[in-house]
Amino acid sequence: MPNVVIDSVYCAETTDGFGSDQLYIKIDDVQIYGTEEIDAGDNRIINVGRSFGVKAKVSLWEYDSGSADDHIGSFWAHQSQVGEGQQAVTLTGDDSHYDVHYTVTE
Ligand SMILES: [Ca+2]
Ligand SMILES: [Ca+2]
Repeated sequence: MPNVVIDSVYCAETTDGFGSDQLYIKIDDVQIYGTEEIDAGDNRIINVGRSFGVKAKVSLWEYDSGSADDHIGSFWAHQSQVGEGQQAVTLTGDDSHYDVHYTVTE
């Protein structure tokens, strides 16, 4: 069974609005990280993963107490990425800029 590990997340720019983002990460609707405060310039080692079948949906969210949470972005990890080493994806929802590094293993 393939396993996707979120290695790290780099925040180049937070979502719209003042102050830090409260980042959390879901894989297939299961929260695997957060909520953690993150600011522009922060690089976070996550190192948490989850096994999946053919593909897994990874989503980054920004928690807000007074309104709906902001969707930073989502991407698919796929079993075809096994053995391809570390992957990088950029997410830019709500005027943010996040670089996510992840690895798919067997
Ligand atoms: Ca927030
Ligand atoms: Ca927000």
